[in-house]
Amino acid sequence: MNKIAYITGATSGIGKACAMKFADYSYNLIITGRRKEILDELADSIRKKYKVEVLTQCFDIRDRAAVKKSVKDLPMEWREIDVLINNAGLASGLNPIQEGLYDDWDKMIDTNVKGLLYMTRYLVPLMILHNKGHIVNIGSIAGRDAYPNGNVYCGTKAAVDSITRGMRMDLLQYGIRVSLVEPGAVETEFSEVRFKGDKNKAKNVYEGYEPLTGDDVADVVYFVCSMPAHVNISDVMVVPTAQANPFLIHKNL
Ligand code: NDP
Ligand code: 8X3
Repeated sequence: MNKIAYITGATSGIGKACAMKFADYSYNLIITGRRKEILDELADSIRKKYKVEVLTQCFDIRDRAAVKKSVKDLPMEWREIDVLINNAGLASGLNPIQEGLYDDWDKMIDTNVKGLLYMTRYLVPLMILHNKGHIVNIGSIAGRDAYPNGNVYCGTKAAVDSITRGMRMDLLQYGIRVSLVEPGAVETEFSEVRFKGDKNKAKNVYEGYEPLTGDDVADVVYFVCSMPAHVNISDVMVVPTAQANPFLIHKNL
C-alpha cells in the first residue's frame, strides 16, 4: 500500500517540488493551497506522470473552521497520514518595524504560525489514532537569526523552530517524528509575494549567485522522511553555497 503525504502550500515553490518528489517515490498525496485551478492542474499532471493518487483540498490555512472541515472531510482511505509537510507560508513586506503594516503582520503570523498550528492540531489526532506519523515543519534560516527589516517574518520562523521543539517533546510518547527543515534563499514565488507582485524587486533577490531551487529543498525533505523508523533528523539547515547567514550572500554582480 502506498504511503500518504499531506503537503500544505503545494501550488508553488517548495510545496510543489515536495509533491513531485514524494509522488516520484510512490506516495499518494493530499495537496493544499488557495488557488484551486493550479491545485487541480498539478493534481492531474502528477496523476498522469507518477500513477499515484492525489486528493486536493482548497482552503485558506488561516481559517481555522476551514482547516477543521478539510480534515473532517477526509475520506476514510485518506486518513492514515504518514507524512505531514507544514510548508504553506509567506513573507509580506520588508519594512523597518516602525513602518510595519499591520495587515502584513497579521498575514505572516496567521499563516506561518497559526495556520501551521491549526493543521497540526487537527491532523495529529489522526496520527496518534493510527500509531504513526512524521511531521516536517518548514522553518527558515530567518528563524535562526533576524535580518534588517525582516522583523516579523523572522519572528514567525523563530516561532516555528520553537513550536517544532515543543511538538517533538509532546509527540515523543506516540513515536511520531518531528523534523525542522530550514532553507536559506530559494527561488520560488516567495519574493514576488513578499514584494506584492513587483517582479523586478523579486528577481533582484536572486541575482549574482545561484539560489536553491524548490527541488533542492524537496530532496532534503524527502531524505529526512526516508530514514529508518528509529532515526529522526530533527533539524537541518540547507543554504546556497553563496550564503553564509540570512544577510550575507556573496554576489558576483
Ligand atoms: P511560494 O510563494 O512559492 O509558495 C508558498 C505556498 O504557500 C503556496 O503554495 C501558497 O499557496 C501557500 N500559501 C500561502 N499562504 C497560504 C494560505 N493563507 N493558505 C493556504 N496556503 C497558503 O513560497 P515558497 O515555496 O518559497 O515557501 C514555502 C515555505 O518555505 C514557506 O513557509 C516559506 O516561509 C518557507 N521558506 C522559503 C524560503 C525561500 O527563500 N523561498 C526560504 C526558507 C523558508 P496559495 O497561494 O495557492 O494559497
Ligand atoms: C526565506 C528566506 O532569508 O528571505 O525564509 O528570509 S529569507
